[in-house]
Amino acid sequence: MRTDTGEIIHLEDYRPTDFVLERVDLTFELDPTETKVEARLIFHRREGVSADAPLVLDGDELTMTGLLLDQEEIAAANYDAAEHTLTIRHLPAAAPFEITITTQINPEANTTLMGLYRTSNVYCTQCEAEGFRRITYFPDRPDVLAVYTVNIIADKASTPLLLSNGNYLGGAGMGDGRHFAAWFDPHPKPSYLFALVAGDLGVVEDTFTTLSGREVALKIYVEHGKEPRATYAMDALKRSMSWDEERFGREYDLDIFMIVAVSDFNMGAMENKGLNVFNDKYVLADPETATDADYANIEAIIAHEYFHNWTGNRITCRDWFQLCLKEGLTVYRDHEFSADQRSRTVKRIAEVRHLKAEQFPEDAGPLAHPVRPTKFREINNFYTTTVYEKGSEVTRMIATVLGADLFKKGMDLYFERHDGQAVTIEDFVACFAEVSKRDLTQFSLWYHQAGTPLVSASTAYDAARQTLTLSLEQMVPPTPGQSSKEPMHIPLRIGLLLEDGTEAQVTSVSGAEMTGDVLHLVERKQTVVFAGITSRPVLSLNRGFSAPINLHFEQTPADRAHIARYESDLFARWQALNDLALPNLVAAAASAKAGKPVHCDASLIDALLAAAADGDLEPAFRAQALSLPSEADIAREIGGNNDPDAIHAGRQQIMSAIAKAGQTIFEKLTDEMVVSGPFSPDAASAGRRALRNTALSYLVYAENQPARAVDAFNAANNMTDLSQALTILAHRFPESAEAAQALATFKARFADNALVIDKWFTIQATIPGAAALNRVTALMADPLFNGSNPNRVRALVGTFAFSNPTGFNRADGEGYRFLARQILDIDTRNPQLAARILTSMRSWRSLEDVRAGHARNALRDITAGKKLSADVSDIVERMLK
Ligand code: 0A1
Ligand code: ZN
Repeated sequence: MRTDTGEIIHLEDYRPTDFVLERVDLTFELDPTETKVEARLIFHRREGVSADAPLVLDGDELTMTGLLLDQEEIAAANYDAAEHTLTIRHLPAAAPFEITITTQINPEANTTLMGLYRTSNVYCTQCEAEGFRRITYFPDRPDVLAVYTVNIIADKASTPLLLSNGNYLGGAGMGDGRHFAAWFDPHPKPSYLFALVAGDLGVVEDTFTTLSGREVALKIYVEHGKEPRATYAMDALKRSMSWDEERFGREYDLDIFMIVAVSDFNMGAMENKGLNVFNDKYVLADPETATDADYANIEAIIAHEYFHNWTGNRITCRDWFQLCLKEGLTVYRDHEFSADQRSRTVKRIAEVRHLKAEQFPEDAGPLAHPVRPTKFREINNFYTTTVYEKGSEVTRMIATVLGADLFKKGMDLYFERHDGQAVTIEDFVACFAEVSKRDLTQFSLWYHQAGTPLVSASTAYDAARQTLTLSLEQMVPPTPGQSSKEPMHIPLRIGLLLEDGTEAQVTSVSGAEMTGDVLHLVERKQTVVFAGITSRPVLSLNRGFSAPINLHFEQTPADRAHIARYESDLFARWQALNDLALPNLVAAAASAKAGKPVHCDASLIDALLAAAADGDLEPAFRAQALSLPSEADIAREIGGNNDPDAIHAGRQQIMSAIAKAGQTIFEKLTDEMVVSGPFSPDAASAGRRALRNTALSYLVYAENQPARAVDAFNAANNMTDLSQALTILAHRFPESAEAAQALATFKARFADNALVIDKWFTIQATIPGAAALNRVTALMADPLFNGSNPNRVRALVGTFAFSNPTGFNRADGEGYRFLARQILDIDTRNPQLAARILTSMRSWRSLEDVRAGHARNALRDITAGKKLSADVSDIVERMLK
């Protein structure tokens, strides 16, 4: 096996650069296949650096056509251009000097979507993390901050729009059919935030007046004709701008803020200074084509990228090990934004579901790494849910440990102290330690120790003494490279519920620090005694999921039902329902495996139906309450030797049992939750649709025939209802004429809308059962499939591998072998995409032996590939270790 690079980069090797970059002037002469880039870079040698130290710049797949020092050609003997570096010797000892580099690049041939590439005839860049070096030789690392001027020259007819970061300086025609535009960004920035977009696009425009009264022009560029679908994104942007002013005191800092939507993009979006580039999936929406989930995602991602302007751009990362400094914090900020815009409880439930579904498996498998890693081989592979979502949870815990006021003070200090700098997690944490006068050394283990802590809890009530004793024990499991762990500082929000549902009035607590309802678990073992408790209470532990842990707490179904009914923390109510459901689902899988009848406890059914029918609860919450833990959740709970078919079969039978018991309630809900009037994507309407569709799905289980879903499909007047009905038909009755008909109707209606066709691919790729693979293979030959578009590949191949447990984990191993072939193929075009989809196999060791054996062999097939990218070889090797 050969790989591009095999080098491992270590945090401890961090050193500042030898040369300080002062200014960057870039001129692009755009051409689809022969773009010329001239970079004029002004450097000076850092004080104390030896006079003979050479300047070493990064580069990747570049053709250099010129190299000057202060406008004089550099003699060949004074530089080396290797595959990934340009080394220049004999540079001035003290005085600033200018290096001019001319490179030629081919955007059309760039299928990696890193650096400068073309998408639907639009020139577009993606520079995070190390894409800028594919444009010119450069000190391509986040601690090199410079001020950029950018000149763009292109054919005027085909490329009327020329955009880059910062403020527009001016532009004009050039008399030869070409024109130019110049941009200046006054804020020093690292190269990963550079952006250029050029092409022929439509625009939606608006303005925003900042708190201090400055007017900012807002522009969202989309393909011509799609402008009406960008109005929701614009609305979300303005709400984000106001919210950041109100909540964090952060104002926007340029005259213009631009967003460009493109259809070929590796990730969700990118926060380039003043010129965000988005996957169009996270910009375009209208009722006919976007679901409520799409609207919520657009709102969250628009906010996320905008919030990066302060957390990421104004204050950036010293090195890529600090990625969570900007990502974890910015995810926390976008979560808080969405919570404020929508229902806080429902948002929190969605976050925790996502964390458990994506981050917990990562933390429990071969790809586990700390939130702040200390080594990597390919940085692209560290844009993970651990860095993002667990990073956000760690930020949330700082707020929980300190309380809202001190957290705000710490953030203010961070912004004030580090504006304009490239900093570390230690710098960030120091701000909170300083304002709170708390020692956060132990807390910081959350950044350094990988693995989800397991907290075991038990309680004993002493009626004579009127005390409750809570015994806690924590254990952080071993993870790759970290065999033994220190105890962590785990903030557990708690409640003690009395029989009538009220909270016990505790007179004193010993054995743990309490701040409000937060219990600080800091020892490996800790015994906490609550006094003044007049009757046996039910303990609600880890309210609001205050700490991202696994909890082992044997509570009776009656106690869980009590929490589900009375907790004032609604998140805890949802959690209790989940905790009631899981043992039933685990037992159901075992019964299904053994060919025995599946049993569902009445206490679960009663609690779920009580929540479903409780008109005091918001519909979106009720919908969440009724959504049972997923098959992946059940697999995680079982922990090993997993048989996805048994898990699926058991869960189906539990769904049927609930459906039959609740038929009247579900029928009533489908009537009550009709949303009338014109479509609105607001949270309340979305919640009603969610509850109605959940009820519909149960009714179809109860009736076991497609008629009701066919009616819903025909009646749907928005994409949420339409795609739900289609999913029910395709997933529950895959071989039926009704499903075939609905799939054909859907395809014909939306054939020219790629984002909707992605839904059509996804719905079919996730149909449970062994036949899924043949369907996926057939769909790959559909003219609407396009193997070089990341959204299409993710919609079909990605969702099959990530979200179809029975189809992908076929007992004969064909699913894994299919994926191995796909990964090798995708890797030749787009290594980042290939590596990401491959992580779908991260939990292969928890499968039963036969499947695990097939999975291992498929992974080995990948390692035998002729020329693997660094991205894929890094993932596959870690997974096999
Ligand atoms: N910083 C972006 C995510 C991002 C990361 C890498 C990319 O390269 C392909 C693109 C985007 C964010 O957090 O939104
Ligand atoms: Zn981000």
